[in-house]
Amino acid sequence: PPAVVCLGEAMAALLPGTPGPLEDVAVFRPGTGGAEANVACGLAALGVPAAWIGRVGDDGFGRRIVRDLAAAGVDVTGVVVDAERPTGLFVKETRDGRSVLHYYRRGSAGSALSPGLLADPRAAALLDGAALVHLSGITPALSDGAHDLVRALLERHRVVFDLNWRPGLWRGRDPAVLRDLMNAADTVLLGADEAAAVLGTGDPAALRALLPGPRTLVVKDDAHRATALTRDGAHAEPALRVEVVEATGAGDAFAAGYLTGVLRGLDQRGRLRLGHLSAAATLVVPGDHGDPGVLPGPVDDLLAATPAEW
Ligand code: KDG
Repeated sequence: PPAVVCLGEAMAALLPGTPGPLEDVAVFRPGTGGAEANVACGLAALGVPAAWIGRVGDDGFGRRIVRDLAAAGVDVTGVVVDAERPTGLFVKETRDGRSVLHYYRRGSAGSALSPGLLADPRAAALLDGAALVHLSGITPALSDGAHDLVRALLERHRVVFDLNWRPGLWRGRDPAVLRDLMNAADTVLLGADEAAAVLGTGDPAALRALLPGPRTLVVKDDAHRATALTRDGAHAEPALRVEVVEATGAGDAFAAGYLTGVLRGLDQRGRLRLGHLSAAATLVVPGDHGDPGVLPGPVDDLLAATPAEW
C-alpha cells in the first residue's frame, strides 16, 4: 500500500508557451498542478509509493489529472469524481521574470472536499494504510467542509503539514486557524517568508515557541538554508546553489525529498539534504515537477557529498 497519502485539490494547469503578460500569450501548454499532487509525483519519482486523494469533475481536465498522476506512478484509486462540479483550473503568467498563478477554482469539485470523504471505503483504506498523510494550508482555505476534513485528518493520522500560504484564497476566511492546524500536526514545513506573513515571524526559534505542537518543525529560508527543530534541538543545512529556471513546485519537491528521508530513516541532515536535492531538480526545469535525473549524479551519491561541493 502507498506509504504516503497526499490529499488536497489538484487542478488542470494552463502554462504559457512564452513568458510575458497573459494578454500576449499565443499558446498554452496543458499540465497538472496542485501542491499535494505535486508532492505525490515527487515521492513517486524518488521511489516512494504514494497516493493522491482528491476530487475532480467528470470532465476532460479531471480525466487528464488522473491520467497524468497515474503516469507519474501515483496511486489514484482514491480519487472521487464529482458529476456536479467542474475540475479547478489555474493559469500561469510570467511577469517580470516571476510566475503568477491565476485560479479558476471557486465551486470546483476539489473545493467540495469534506469529512464525508472519511466514509468512502477506498479513501479510508488508503489513509489507514499510510505511514504519513501529507496536507497543506491550501485545503482549509477552500471551503468549510475542506477545513473540517483537514481537522479530522489531523486528529486521526500522522500528518505532515506544509503551510503553503496562498493569501488570495483566504479572502473572507480567518487564516488564524492555520496556527491551530499546524500545532496538531506531527511535522510542519514552512517558509520563513510565509511564516512571517501568517505568524508574524520567520525566525526559527520564535516560530518554535508559537508552534510547540509538532514533533518536527522545518523552516525553509528560501535559497539559503532549511532548519529542522526537534525536541533534541535545531539542525540547519544549506541549500544547493542552482540556476533557477522556474520556481513553482520547488516547495512541494522539497517536501517530497524531506518525507522520503523520513521514510528512509535518515537523520535530520539527510532529510534536509534530500529535500534540497529534490527542490533543486524542480528549480532547474521550467515545469512544476522535477526529475531527479536532471541532477549532476545519482541522488544517493549527492547526499553523501559535502555542501561545499554542491
Ligand atoms: O506549489 C505549487 C502550487 O502552488 C500549484 O501547483 C497550485 O496548488 C496550487 C495552489 O493552490 O497554489
